[in-house]
Amino acid sequence: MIATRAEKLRAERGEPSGVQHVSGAPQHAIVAPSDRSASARAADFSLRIAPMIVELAPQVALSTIGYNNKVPGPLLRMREGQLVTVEVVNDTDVPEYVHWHGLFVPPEMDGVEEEGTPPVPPHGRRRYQFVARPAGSRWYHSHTEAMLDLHRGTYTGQFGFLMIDSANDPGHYDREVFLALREWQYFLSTMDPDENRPDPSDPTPEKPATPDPRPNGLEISAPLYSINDKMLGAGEPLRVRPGERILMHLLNASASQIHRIGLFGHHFQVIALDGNPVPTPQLVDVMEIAPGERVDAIVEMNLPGVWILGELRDAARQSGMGVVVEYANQAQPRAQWLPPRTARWDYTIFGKTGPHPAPDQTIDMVFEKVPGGPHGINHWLVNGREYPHDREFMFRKGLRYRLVFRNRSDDAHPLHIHRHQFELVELNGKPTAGILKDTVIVPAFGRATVDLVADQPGLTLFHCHMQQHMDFGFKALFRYS
Ligand SMILES: [Cu+2]
Repeated sequence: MIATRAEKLRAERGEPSGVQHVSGAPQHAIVAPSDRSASARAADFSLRIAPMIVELAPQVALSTIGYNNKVPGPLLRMREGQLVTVEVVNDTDVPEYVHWHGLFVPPEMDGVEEEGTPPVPPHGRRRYQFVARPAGSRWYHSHTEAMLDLHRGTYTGQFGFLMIDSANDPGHYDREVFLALREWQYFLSTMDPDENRPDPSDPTPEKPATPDPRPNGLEISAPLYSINDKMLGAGEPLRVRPGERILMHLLNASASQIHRIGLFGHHFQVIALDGNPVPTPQLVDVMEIAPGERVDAIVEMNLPGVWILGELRDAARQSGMGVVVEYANQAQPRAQWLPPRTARWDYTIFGKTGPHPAPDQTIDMVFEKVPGGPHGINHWLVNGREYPHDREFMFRKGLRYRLVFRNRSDDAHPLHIHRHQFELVELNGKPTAGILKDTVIVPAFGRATVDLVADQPGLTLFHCHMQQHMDFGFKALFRYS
């Protein structure tokens, strides 16, 4: 979906959006805040959860559950500090939770069963109300447990962009594009889904001395991929003009896979990670993004032609994860894919150097896999136990915590904390500062250290953002004393 700055301003003022979709982008209307004079009690936004058909390509239509019959759901755009009411109607037979990912909201509004949020009952409705903060690229999605039901939670089409506009957006771009990465028709398999193999030269500070001999369990795989609701080539191209500066809001709305995206001959100027401006914006050839993460990057369109913006892995791109980028007057029969020159991704290049205030307390968190074998599911341990833990991790309001994530498994995991942000301190021994995130990839056998100030009282869920890992033990609660 694409919105110009003028449309964005109209939406902010509550005027009719008059959205002119660049033919190209999947068609989603901006939901403008409703006219408050009509009814003081009208919700600002409404979401209807219901079964729907998503047409990924002319011959490929799937049934899923979505918001307002769209995938992604409607773009929810709000001002920082705005009191927002979202009316959610659940037209399914099961309780649902809508989670506002990256927002500082109280537990009862966070859309998380473990924190005590009430569900949106089956065939019922519920209002969420919160103050929109912090500014930046956020998103919303189902937070329902799925376990072995691959038609629930984040396996469905229940996800959408949520933008909180700050008063001081420098606006160094001509227009915005929203790109959500997805797989479809999830299934269980022992096949290696051709995940990004760790580089053998990467440090592995948490690698055990002796490898685990137990055979791996069934993991989530998928045959179909898309950006927004279209497979590569099925949607309209992204039509651009030379010299245009496009702000790409990239979201990984996948239930299970880390993705890397490239566009030959172009560079992504990464300006924000998880919606938070980075201290040192940098030009990169490839953006790596894990489930739950967001990357905001400006691309200057300076190589006329017809190109594929897509996943680096051939299998994923050829199965749909890409979009054609077409310069004006460059219609060619085939869009070109050429691999980007460098595929490395390193969060720390976007940080700064500098000391971190000493933490009041350091909490070590060790993550391990219990392999399920070829006919079972892997289970996951946090400090030796599957969720729920006998005693939660404890925060005291106002204290500064250092969390050390020790990944003693052979997979990378995107670790997410609710209702808070953390600052990256080091990744596999490489120090950094100033990068604020809510989700961080901890590489296979790797380590990440983050600092967090406990300033959002209430139960706080922590988990791996891969749905299967979360459902099978990889989560923990923090409680304020
Ligand atoms: Cu995981």
